[in-house]
Amino acid sequence: MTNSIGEIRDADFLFVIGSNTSEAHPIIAMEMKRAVHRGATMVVADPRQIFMTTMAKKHLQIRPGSDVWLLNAMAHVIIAEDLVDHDFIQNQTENFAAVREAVRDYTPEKAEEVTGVSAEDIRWTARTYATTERAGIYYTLGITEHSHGTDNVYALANLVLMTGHLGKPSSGMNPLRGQNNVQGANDAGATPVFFPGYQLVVDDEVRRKYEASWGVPLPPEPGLNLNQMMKTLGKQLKGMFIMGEDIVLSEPNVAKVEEGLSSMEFLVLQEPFLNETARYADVIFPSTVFAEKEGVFANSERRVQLVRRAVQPPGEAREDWIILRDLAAALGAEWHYADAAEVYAEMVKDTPKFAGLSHARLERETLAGKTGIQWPCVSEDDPGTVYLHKNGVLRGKGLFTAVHYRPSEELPDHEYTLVLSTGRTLYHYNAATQTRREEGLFTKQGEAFIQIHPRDAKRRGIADEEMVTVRTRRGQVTCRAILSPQLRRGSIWMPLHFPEARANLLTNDAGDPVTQTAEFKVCAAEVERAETQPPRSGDGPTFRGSYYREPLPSEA
Ligand SMILES: Nc1nc2c(c(=O)[nH]1)N[C@H]1C(S)=C(S)[C@@H](COP(=O)(O)OP(=O)(O)OC[C@H]3O[C@@H](n4cnc5c(=O)[nH]c(N)nc54)[C@H](O)[C@@H]3O)O[C@H]1N2
Ligand SMILES: Nc1nc2c(c(=O)[nH]1)N[C@H]1C(S)=C(S)[C@@H](COP(=O)(O)OP(=O)(O)OC[C@H]3O[C@@H](n4cnc5c(=O)[nH]c(N)nc54)[C@H](O)[C@@H]3O)O[C@H]1N2
Ligand SMILES: [Mo]
Repeated sequence: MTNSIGEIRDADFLFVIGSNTSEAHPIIAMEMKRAVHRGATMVVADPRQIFMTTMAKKHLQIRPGSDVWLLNAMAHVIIAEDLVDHDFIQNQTENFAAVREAVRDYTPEKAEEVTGVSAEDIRWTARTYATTERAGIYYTLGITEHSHGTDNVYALANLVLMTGHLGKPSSGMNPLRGQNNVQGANDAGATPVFFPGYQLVVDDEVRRKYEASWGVPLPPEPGLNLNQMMKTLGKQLKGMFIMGEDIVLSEPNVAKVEEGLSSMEFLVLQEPFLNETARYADVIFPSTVFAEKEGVFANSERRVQLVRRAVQPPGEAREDWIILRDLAAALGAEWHYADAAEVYAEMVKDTPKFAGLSHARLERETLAGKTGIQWPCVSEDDPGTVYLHKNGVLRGKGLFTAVHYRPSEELPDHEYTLVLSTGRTLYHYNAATQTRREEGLFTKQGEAFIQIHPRDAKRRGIADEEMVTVRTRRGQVTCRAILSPQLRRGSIWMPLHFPEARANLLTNDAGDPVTQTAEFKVCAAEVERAETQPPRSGDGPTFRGSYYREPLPSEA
């Protein structure tokens, strides 16, 4: 996030796009609700009616995968009506002309045909965004999990730059992070393209710094990313060490992944639980969960916070860093870290953005009542950074990037007539390794389901709560159907959480050309009523997810 979570309540315009905020980021959603109650205007662009759409001034019920059309059309309006921030563009950005040229033909009328959002709503949203001073964009996987996810992000960034909505409180570009400490993991360099602190692996000077610091030669090319790794399992990749991922639930086109896993020579898991992927493991190192460890976590707003052990790890479980240290020692590397603070100091040492951070300082300031420190924090007396780009765009000049619409890799046809999208619910957490062990959550949502529009169900002879078979070119699953008018007709939606009906047997592993992030949000699918209809366990209606409204007579 360029802004901080605390700034959301003071925003006057919130553009929430591809984020089911109240279910996936409830704390952030609470701040958004606070802003709306204060009088802020919220627009939600999402193919589904979600809780946030009930609070929004407008719901742009976009056709999945058509965001570039929507966003380029908004840019078209802002430029055509001269609502751009000329000073900001002139002094703080480069390459505006390319975007002006690129969006020329993205008229709101044509955008309406592709996106299903009315030209009038596109104009209104563009004008209101451009002319509101404290306007923020909030996005997540509805934007990124596409074969054109990077284009979506560029199209959003273009809107931010042309309106100068950057470097100010409550005004910026805010991707909301997913897992606990996924921000910290990236900060620490857990990606093939970066060293810690987003220093590029391909930058010779940076690489030489790390060669000297670590005392080893380092290859100049980035390693394989996640999607590339999954596609070379058992071939180029013969051994793997997985720490905290349940890939047989979370990776796309997972039947292929399992094929690869079966022919691996060696698989190690470092895990607090025996998850589904553990079936394929040769060795499992029992590790701890968050409440059993010491260290720091970084959240979406770049806030680094110290955590202390609340409970002792059970049995043979040990902290992740201790397992890794001892493994390194067994390999002859002689790592001698005594505690997590020393590991952190090593990471910070060569990373200018984090140079002012240490466990000792965080402990001192926490005891004095502060809640962590937000990076960049470049020295011991730097208080940290509440929002980014305050004294000018960090890169020097904000770079406009022209993008054009590219359709999703797999679109419906006569054989697979529906668009399948996948995601999460309030009650379970990703692979649900953790949440399915919790009775309360299990009671709320105990089984897999698919949401389908009542009319699409009717055409297929499917009644509410009946079992259905969902098919794509890659696989099929059987689960319960929930008739939900909150979807666009022609779309179906299912959560990724359930091992008995894995959404990822269905999903497409096509990746974005830059990040290789998979297209979890769009593939072609078909649904039919299952032949056997086993009785449901328990009485009463199936739990319908967190925000549900009954179909109106006109929708049935
Ligand atoms: N309760 C709970 N909270 C979680 C998680 C969890 O599993 N459970 N997981 C965490 C993780 S790892 C992450 S990354 C975050 C993810 O947080 P979100 O990204 O909010 O989660 P998703 O369920 O993937 O929802 C994305 C939203 O995008 C919409 N969408 C789908 N396709 C499109 C499209 O083409 N265009 C647009 N504009 N919108 C689209 C969907 O309808 C959905 O409302 O949540 C985190 N928080
Ligand atoms: N179809 C579909 N698939 C998706 C998505 C989608 O929207 N649709 N979203 C994708 C996204 S955004 C994400 S982030 C992934 C998530 O997918 P995963 O990362 O595979 O799932 P998680 O449930 O977050 O966590 C995996 C494991 O981490 C373990 N774990 C928890 N704490 C610790 C710890 O402290 N140390 C160690 N070593 N292990 C720990 C848990 O026991 C669990 O087995 O799924 C992706 N897959
Ligand atoms: Mo995520």
